[in-house]
Amino acid sequence: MTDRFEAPRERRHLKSIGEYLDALTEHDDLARVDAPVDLNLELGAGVRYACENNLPAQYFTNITGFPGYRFLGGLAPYSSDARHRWGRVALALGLPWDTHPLTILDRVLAVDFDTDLIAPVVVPDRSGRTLHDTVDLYDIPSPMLHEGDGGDYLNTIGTMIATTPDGSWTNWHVCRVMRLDAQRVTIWTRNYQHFGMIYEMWKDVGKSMEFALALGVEPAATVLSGTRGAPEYVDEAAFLGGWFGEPLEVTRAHVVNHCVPATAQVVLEGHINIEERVPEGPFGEYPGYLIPDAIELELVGHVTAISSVPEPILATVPAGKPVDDDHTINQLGQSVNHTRVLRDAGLPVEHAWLPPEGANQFAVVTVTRDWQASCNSDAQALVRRIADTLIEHSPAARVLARILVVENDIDPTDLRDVVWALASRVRPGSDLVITDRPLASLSPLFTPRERETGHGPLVIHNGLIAGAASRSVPATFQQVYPEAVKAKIGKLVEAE
Ligand SMILES: [Mn+2]
Repeated sequence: MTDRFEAPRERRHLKSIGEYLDALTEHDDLARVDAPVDLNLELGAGVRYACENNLPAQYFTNITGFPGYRFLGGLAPYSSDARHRWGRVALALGLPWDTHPLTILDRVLAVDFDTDLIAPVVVPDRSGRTLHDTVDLYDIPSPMLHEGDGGDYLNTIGTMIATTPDGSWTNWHVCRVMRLDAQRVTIWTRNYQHFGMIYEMWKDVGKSMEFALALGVEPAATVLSGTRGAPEYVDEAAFLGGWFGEPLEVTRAHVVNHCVPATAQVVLEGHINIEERVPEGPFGEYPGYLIPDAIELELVGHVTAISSVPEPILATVPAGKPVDDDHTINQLGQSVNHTRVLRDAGLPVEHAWLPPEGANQFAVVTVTRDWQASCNSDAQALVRRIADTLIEHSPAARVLARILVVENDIDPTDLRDVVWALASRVRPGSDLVITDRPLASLSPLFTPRERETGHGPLVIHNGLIAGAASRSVPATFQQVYPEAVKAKIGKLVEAE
């Protein structure tokens, strides 16, 4: 029996996307595709197929029309190792391949923002990245990822960098970026996101906002940019410095006042005119659907500098049906935020976890088995407090459609546990339905009007029946055998 909460081992800092590819190869989780592949749908289809079938990460080395460019598809969705689906995420964060996903969550939660941050160090460029003579976004490969998308997407998993007007907070963030023409892109953000918050600050001071978009950065930066695991006013670069116990290396951008991860493969620099917006989308997205009429007005990025290394390695995510990088990386971060606010509220919560298969819309909250004594509450009242706390204090709760609350004998990362709990512990008719709460969803579950007004329903499944008056005992290996029997038999069975 392995203890999923084993002590931390030394972290292995992979400092470039190239080092990450080598590490994936070590774990037999990288497949190389040398045949020519077109940016128009073929690349997206290949990555989508690999994600939907848990294949190794796909490394496309022959992109039609872009000699020298390579694409990694499947940077950090589920791995091809059935016993360790979170291996890629763990590896990207410098953790052992076999790290249990709840241990990854606990490690991120254990970072102390008062003592554990280490600021990045500015180093000279050693990657060979050079400034292009002319700014032409058609020099950079930009894939059309799904049939029906509103355009091709230069960025789906690169790191968007922005700084507050007072310079006190530099945020790294993942957002979708569609190419408009040779010098302009769209930038998708909402004001509950860190990038959106910073944009609002620039809007308040009435100045245009500089950005740098770094593509093909070191894997931990990609994962952390996409997780929102660092709270507002905490720099992702400083978080990662503390995480690895050494400062992250960054280099100065060419025309904007930003630094970028030192091994970035391609960097776009520019500015956003705060009042300017253009139609963007549609785009196949993380809920798993492409909504043809989902075209909204988004920000415009004016690109004024492009730099690239001689043979760039980029990454892409044709978002859609789980599990792709949107579901692992993003849901890890949402799990971090939800768990943090529920624990901070003094609730008897062990974890909030979003199974990636739930497409960001389904959270499982586990409570300790002594919840009745610890919070002097009946099940329905506790479930209500959990929902209210998430709605009030965790902005990412806006994308949830349903929450399941269960005792912590359920492993929320194991779908067998989750489906068993849903079927056997949620009394039909007991669901708590909150009809009007803040919503920010790209999901077709919600009506166009609900998506527009930003308000809609949330359902919470009360799975605490095991703690009801007629208490039942889960008939499981863990719970209906004495420790001595488990120790003896557990070894014998594992040895098979
Ligand atoms: Mn942030």
